[in-house]
Amino acid sequence: MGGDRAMPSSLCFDEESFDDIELSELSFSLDPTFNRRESKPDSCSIIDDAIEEVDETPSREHELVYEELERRISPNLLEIQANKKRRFNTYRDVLKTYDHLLQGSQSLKKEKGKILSYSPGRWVEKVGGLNLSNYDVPDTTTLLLIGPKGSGKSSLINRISKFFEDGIFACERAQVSYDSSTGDGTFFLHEYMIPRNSSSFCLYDTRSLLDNSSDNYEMLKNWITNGVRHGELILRPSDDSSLRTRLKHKARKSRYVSSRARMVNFVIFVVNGVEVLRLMEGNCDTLEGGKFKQMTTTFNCPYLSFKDDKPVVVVTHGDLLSIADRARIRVYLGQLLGIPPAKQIFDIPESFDPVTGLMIVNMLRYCLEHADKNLPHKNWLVKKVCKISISTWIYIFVILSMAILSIYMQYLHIGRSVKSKEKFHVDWHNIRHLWLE
Ligand SMILES: Nc1nc2c(ncn2[C@@H]2O[C@H](COP(=O)(O)OP(=O)(O)OP(=O)(O)O)[C@@H](O)[C@H]2O)c(=O)[nH]1
Ligand SMILES: [Mg+2]
Repeated sequence: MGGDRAMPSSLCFDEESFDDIELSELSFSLDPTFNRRESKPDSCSIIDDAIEEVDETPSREHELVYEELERRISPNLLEIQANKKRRFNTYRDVLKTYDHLLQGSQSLKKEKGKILSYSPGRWVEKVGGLNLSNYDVPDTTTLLLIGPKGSGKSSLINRISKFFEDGIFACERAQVSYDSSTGDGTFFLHEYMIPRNSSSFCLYDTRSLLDNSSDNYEMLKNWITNGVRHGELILRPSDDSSLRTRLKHKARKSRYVSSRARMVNFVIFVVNGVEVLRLMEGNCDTLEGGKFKQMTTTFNCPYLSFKDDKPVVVVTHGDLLSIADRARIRVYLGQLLGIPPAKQIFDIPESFDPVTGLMIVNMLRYCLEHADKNLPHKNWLVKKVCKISISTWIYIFVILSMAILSIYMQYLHIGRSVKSKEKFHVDWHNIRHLWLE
């Protein structure tokens, strides 16, 4: 495997300390060979370190995993070699993102301010002759977090919330499992405004995805087509009766379910980096291969994409991995899911440093911009009706009244003739007698 595990992070997270942090201190913490090296000249970039590290100890297991993936996609040898080169370039680009973040961490306050001043529809582009008034802009932009059990969805919400509030000492808003194998996890949909007193955008915490794609498909279809409601209990057909009873008891204690369904504006797909690396090291044809297939199937579920725009991916647990491994995971996931790893896969570990802060800001910026880009258009008919001038309305009103009046007159006339028919009585009995005489 690439580098050493566990990067010590003594960095603190409150807003002031973001700016005060020594960048050299930060690059030290991001250095994948941190535990091995005695000293290193300041000028050395973390990218060079990581690339160098890959060159020094080329990970054969990873190469095999990538080659296997490529063989499935393109069996041609030339293509495999071209892909190898492309992958190396992508890997370098992904590493550069950490370096750029390191340089950009000075502008963190400014970038954070842009997210805090966001309002729904702010980043709508004027395209196709449309402007903001042509879109159905929601009061609050809704970002849905989905991912497998224990991938870190609830923890990510806490991290983002803390980042926009009082820092490391802010209270944890979402319930996190200490150990996802024993903990219950999230069963109820929960809305979190970011920051909590705002109404510009919210994150929705959800129940985990399963390895069973048909259950996932139905659940995702429901959330995307009918919207999500705060407090709603999520039950699945595969839940056994004891779990159902337990969850219904939990639901009864707090009966509130919001009557308001929020339509989802963009999706964040959360994965555990350690788990991905473990799967990468496993055999592609066995259980691990099956899990990747599930992940790809769920990620490509058509309900999760907004036109051509696929969800963003957030990789968690990076604090337990080296930068080299984190970059490899992003490249691998990019290739697997068909999205650019340097631009659409964000590495947000449980670290409270400016680089993670900037990664949070960049991820939210991507989501909110794409949410605005894909806002639904206002109903065409409603739009046309609104455009009709007052004189046209008066004209329509007069025509309609005349039509109603003439129908009413006809009705009266028919009524009168029926009545007169009723009055005309034929005395058939006497007529019969007259004929007989
Ligand atoms: N080291 C580390 N641990 C993390 C990170 N993210 C989450 N965890 C841990 O992973 C475990 C599961 O996290 P949760 O946030 O509960 O995961 P979840 O996706 O909400 O899980 P469900 O609600 O069961 O779907 C917890 O013990 C977290 O502390 C991370 O970036 N780094
Ligand atoms: Mg959870």
